[in-house]
Amino acid sequence: WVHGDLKCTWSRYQTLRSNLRRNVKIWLQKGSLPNRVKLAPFGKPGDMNRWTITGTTFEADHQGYQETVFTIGNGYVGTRGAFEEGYPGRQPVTLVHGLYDDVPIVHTELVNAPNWLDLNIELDGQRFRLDKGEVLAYERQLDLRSGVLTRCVRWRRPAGGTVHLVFERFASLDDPHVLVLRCRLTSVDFSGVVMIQAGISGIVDNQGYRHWQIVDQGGEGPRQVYLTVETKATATVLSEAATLTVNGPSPVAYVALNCPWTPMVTAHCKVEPGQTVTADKIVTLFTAREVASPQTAALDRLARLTSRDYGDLRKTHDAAWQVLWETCDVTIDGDAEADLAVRFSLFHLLIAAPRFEERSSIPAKTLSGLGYRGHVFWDTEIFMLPLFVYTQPQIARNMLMYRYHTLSGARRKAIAQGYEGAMVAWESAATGDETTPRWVPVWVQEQGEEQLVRIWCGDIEQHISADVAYAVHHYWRATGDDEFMADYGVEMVLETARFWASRVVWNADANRYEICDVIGPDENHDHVDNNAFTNGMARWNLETGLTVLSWLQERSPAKASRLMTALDLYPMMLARWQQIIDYLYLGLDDDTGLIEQFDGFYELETVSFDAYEPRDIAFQALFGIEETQRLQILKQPDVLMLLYLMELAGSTRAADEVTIRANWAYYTPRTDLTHGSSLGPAIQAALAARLGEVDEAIACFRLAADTDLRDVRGNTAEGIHGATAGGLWQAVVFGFAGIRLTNSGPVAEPQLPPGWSRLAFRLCWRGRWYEFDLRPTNRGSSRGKIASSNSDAS
Ligand code: IFM
Repeated sequence: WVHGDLKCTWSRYQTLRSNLRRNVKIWLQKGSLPNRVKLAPFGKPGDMNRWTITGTTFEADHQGYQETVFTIGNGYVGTRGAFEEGYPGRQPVTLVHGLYDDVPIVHTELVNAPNWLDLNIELDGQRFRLDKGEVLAYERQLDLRSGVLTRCVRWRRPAGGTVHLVFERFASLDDPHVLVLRCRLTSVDFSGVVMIQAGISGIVDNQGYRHWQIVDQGGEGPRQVYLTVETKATATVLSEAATLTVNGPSPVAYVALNCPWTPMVTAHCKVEPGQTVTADKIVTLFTAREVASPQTAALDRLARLTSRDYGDLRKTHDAAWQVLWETCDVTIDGDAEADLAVRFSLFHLLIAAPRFEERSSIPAKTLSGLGYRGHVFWDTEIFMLPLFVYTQPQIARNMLMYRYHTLSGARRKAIAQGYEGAMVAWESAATGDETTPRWVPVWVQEQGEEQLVRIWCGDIEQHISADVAYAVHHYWRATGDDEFMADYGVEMVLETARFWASRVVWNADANRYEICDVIGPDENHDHVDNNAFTNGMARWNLETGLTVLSWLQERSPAKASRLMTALDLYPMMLARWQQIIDYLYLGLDDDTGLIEQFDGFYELETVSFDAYEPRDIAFQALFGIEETQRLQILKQPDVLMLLYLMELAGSTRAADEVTIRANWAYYTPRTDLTHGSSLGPAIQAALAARLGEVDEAIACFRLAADTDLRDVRGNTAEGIHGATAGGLWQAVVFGFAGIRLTNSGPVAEPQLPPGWSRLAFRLCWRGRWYEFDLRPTNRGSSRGKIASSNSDAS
């Protein structure tokens, strides 16, 4: 059958045509761009589609985007979906939790680790590359259930001779230090010598900056090599060791080559048409962050793995994933795209979450890209953490402990700026010191050149201190982990409260406390006074400080008094906290319920968003930074974000329904949800669904869902938007399922979008698992079924 320039069999054509129709229907419904990665629901029938991301096209120009989407990881390491054999101009990236090194301007960054993927294949001297010869078939699949990335390529050499290659890779979830790669080569009509070369390449950089220097490299026998390197500034040692095992129809000859920077194992064998050669590369990776001698650890671990083959490693890896998904999965029936999008988001958060340690946390772009240099923002505590609080509390604890271990950096920042307590870094890395770059080059359209723009967030986007305290309390409330709270949590809440107490100023004329010169979540407006989000969160932080201190005094008076002494907290100071709570300005109009986003917001010029549609850039890019400051255009929800968090925390003081509705109606049309911050749509969806505005909710949800799957912002190449991924989970659980957190457990008040025939997930609340299985017939509120068999209630 010939259709355009597509030639195929009749049955293949029928399948393609029906997929095409479905695609077009979905694009029209969604009004969005055709997806660049063709998702499996469009391609194949059956239940597996809900767990598979399929890329059927190789686009040389969009590799960055696909590399991000096809990132694999295990909570210790993340490896982007670069090709084993490389591609001209592309750079493989592997990031290890907490492995930072210094770099100019942005202070410090996660270092791109030596490339463990390196695997080259030559057929009678001709190297397999996608930009040479002829690619006859190509498909990549990421199996979200098992975290295995597969690539199938049918390739004809420039000199003729076709082979079929199937690559598989995974980062073991069972043993975080083990990375596995398999390549199966089947000859279609090639007859000759196959050479397989598996190396560890230290020739990697972070966008041109090289962090490594060699410590040692070499081989142990003909099939094993290692490379040990050290970061230039922080002197952190990393070692990788690898073995190559090749099984083919003819005898295999190995030789280890100790090439500078890239030790490698080479294997040769012969194939004939119809025969298959299988190459298994097993890599171990350790850093000095976990062990005294990474090299010894990497070689020892590899030695211990000699008795285990690929199948065996896969089995334990798959089993670990199965256990993980049992608690984390969300099922949406009736909307395959939503179902897959949420699972894709969960997958990316799960592979980036620090499962094995508490001295690192999830960077804004997870471990899937170099964007934001691996720095940790409020994205982590406010957007991503809730998933873990309710499904993997131990991981949530690790993430919060990262903030505890980096308190000293936050204290240094407070002192440097003339405040007290802990002033959490807007961008945080290994030590908790501020790592936000002060100046960044930005392309200015009107001038047709790059200009340096001053970034103020590190100085004045301060709400993050309260956000961290909020997250601590959220975790404690949901888990009842009193030991964590007593030993670490209270200190974090008190230290951040102490910061706010030193940060507010008394305005005698207006008879109120104020917080001046800040940036709120809406970064379109900087240097503003009394940003509602900042003030609201600061007040909550102070209030909660007093509450948790009383709790600790009751539970453990000695500990409380030690802490009070250490933090220099005395009764008069606490009385002042209460005074600040009572007099901190919130901008709330009692009559209308409206909260002014910051002093003077109402006087700014309004803009009709519709007049600028269709639009594919942010308003800030359209109008310029200065001009946008003068307009009522929000980059992301600000007042609404505050109300969302307060309502979730059960604080009725600011977040009653009348107030939320009034502000919803006012701020929604002023928020650039389509092209503003990627943090906006998912939370807007959650709030909309809680208000019963289901159409708005599902539209925002889809916007968020497309962020990385369809690269709608065009910057997925820099890494997964972790906050969007976490926000998507919140949109489903707190939004569409309408989970209310009551003292007797989570209760659902569902608002399912049209077409959703079932929404199912599990939540852990104070040590008990609650199963939610919501259908459209559920009306009113619905209690989760307690999952544990010995529970006395359901
Ligand atoms: O933390 C966010 C911020 O809210 C908006 N700009 C991007 C940051 C990192 O994702």
